[in-house]
Amino acid sequence: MWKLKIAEGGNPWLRTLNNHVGRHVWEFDPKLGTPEELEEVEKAREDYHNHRFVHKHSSDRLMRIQFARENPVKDVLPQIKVKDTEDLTDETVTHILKRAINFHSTLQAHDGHWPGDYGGPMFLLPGLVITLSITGALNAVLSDEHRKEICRYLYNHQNEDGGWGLHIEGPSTMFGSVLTYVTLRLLGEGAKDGKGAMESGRKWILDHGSATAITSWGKMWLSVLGAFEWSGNNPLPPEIWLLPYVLPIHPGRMWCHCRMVYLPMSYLYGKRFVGPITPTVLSLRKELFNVPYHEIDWNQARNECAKEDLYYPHPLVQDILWTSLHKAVEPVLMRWPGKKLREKALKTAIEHIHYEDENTRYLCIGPVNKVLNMLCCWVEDPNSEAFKLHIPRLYDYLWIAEDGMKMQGYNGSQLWDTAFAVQAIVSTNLVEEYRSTLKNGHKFIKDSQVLEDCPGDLDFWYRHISKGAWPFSTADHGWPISDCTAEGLKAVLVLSKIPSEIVGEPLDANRLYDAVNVILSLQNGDGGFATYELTRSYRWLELINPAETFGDIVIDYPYVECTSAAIQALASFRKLYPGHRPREIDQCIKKGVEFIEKIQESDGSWYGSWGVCFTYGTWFGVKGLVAAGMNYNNSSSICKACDFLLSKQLDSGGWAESYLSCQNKEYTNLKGNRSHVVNTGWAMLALIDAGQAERDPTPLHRGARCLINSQMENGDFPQEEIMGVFNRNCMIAYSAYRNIFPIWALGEYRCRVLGSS
Ligand code: LAN
Repeated sequence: MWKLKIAEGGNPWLRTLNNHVGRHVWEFDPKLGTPEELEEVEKAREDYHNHRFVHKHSSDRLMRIQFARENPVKDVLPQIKVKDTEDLTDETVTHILKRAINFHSTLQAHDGHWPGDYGGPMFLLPGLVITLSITGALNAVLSDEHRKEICRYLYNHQNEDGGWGLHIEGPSTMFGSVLTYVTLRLLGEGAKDGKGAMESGRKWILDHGSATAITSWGKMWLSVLGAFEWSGNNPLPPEIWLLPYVLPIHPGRMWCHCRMVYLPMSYLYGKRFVGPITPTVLSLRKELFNVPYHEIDWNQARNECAKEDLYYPHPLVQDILWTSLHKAVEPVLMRWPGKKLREKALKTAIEHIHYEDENTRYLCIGPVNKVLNMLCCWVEDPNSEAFKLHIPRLYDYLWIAEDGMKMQGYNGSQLWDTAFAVQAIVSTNLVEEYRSTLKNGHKFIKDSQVLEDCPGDLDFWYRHISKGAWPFSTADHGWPISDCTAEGLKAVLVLSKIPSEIVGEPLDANRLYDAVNVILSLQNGDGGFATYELTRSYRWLELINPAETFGDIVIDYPYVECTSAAIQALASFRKLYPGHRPREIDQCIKKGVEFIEKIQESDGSWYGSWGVCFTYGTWFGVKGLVAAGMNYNNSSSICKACDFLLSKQLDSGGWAESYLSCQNKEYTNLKGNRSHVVNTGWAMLALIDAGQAERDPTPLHRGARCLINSQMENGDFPQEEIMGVFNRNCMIAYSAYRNIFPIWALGEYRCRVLGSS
């Protein structure tokens, strides 16, 4: 049976700063599991499979089965349902909250964090499997059980039309379909599998223009594998790293995720690296195209892209740019003396790759550069230590649920979820009862703060300061993020107000000051906060975004979420430490508020970039303004935001948004106007913060009833549609939200709506 291991190393090639706190890895142990448990797992898989076209999101049942055994709820309080007309009492809501927190506490790991599935994107496993098969490490890294579960996952997420999407809920795309098909083939599935799945996948590909119409990232992966020619790719010259930093297109000025993904890609491109041509690769050259491989017009293929994949079509300047680089510059750089420059650029690129590997303990900033960097290390030297150091960190990205094994969008969302969970539980005012949950969560947050800047000259490595920041996942990952720092700080500040006998010792003031320093250092001139760094270049740079499937990736833009979180953290810090950098903090909050007001949409909402979508953005927008002292009576922004949210309330009393809201920038309900516990939580939190209880509490009572009636028998909440997003177009799972946000909203409701009415 599969087992989730927490905070364990156990491999000489693993490095850690804090004894692996927050690390969670699934391992298969054939000796584990009673017949009943194994049956329960099988049943979960079957249920998923049977409903896979309706409920595409898995419910993290394998983890729940394990935790139910390890931390059983002593006595499950009886389930309650309420009628539409029923007045809610403090007693009822407290009862519901206890059921919810009792359950959520059982999902907390012994190191204090809440593990969970951070899957969703479908384009990540292929990078892993292609890298492993090129480097010959496939069977050593992935056991039979791993491979079986990966195939289960890929088959489970095949759409009814035969193709695969960009993410689990999306319609079929060439990117998803070709890469998934190739992954299955590399894992040993035949082109004719007897079940028809591979055949219908291939049919989808050939019917929609074949693999020549895959997106640029797909072209790159197929090229390293040997199933596509490098001449069919637009140039990714590593020489860009040698340009002077003053040029707006310098990669050091790009969004760190963009920079870190194109860095290894440019290394592989610069070398025109191609892996060993195996019989499977030769066969793929036949399977993926409509014409014989040697007849493909590679020059034309460079700019082809299936319409199903096109979210950000290339503007004309790009076509001109790529064609001139392709035709005029590349030929020079591939031959002496231009080749000298190429060698220098490649050397610079690999140095930056090693720096990133070392300073993330080989986790790397995300799943894409993780496997690309690993491949580059192997290309540089197949026997290198760096390659060996990469291997054990692959497991940090793998997660298993009843739909199979997937690669996650990060090495987890540990800090983020724990900071939210702590704030949610505190909001209920039931701190005495959940002292050990809070104490453990507190310890985890303290253990996960980043304590040092990266080594060396930060400017040379294009890195911002990190000391005092919080990461999104673990301290070993270590990349600092504005809003993660803010949420981490908010959580420790709120805990510092509770006696330490209950929640443990507060964080040392100097470490709070370091966090404040990071936050202050991340404010842009316009008052807004971007994600990991300051905004370093201009919006027009998006014109050269070559990734057809993703929007807004080239620079680090300022966001409502990041700006609001920063304001909230600084405002609560200011109350407790009024003497520390008061003028800078006041000024920062003031400018942050101006920024948030400026980017409000005309209908009163805010567009959320990292959650779905207007309910998420509006929750942050409102919360930021409220933290700065504004409310219903003194802010028209807040009034408008509330009117917006109230206008979207569903008949059931809840709220719900489809992922299409993000793509189309237009509020879209879920099919059938069903409600969603997470959107309902966000909308209620925004309304409560804004003071809706004093104006008219009825919508809040309706929202609360909707949440209460959604609670499951064991105190859990159902997993509904996917609620996270990135780069406008790709969805990502935040599995802990289904518990956190109902608890948080009902917690605030209990104390601030029932308490006040
Ligand atoms: C994340 C995860 C965390 C997220 C929040 C902190 C929640 C957000 O408020 C700011 C942006 C951030 C840090 C974020 C950015 C984009 C990420 C890193 C991700 C959604 C996780 C995965 C995604 C990354 C880009 C996926 C890899 C794919 C590429 C296109 C490179």
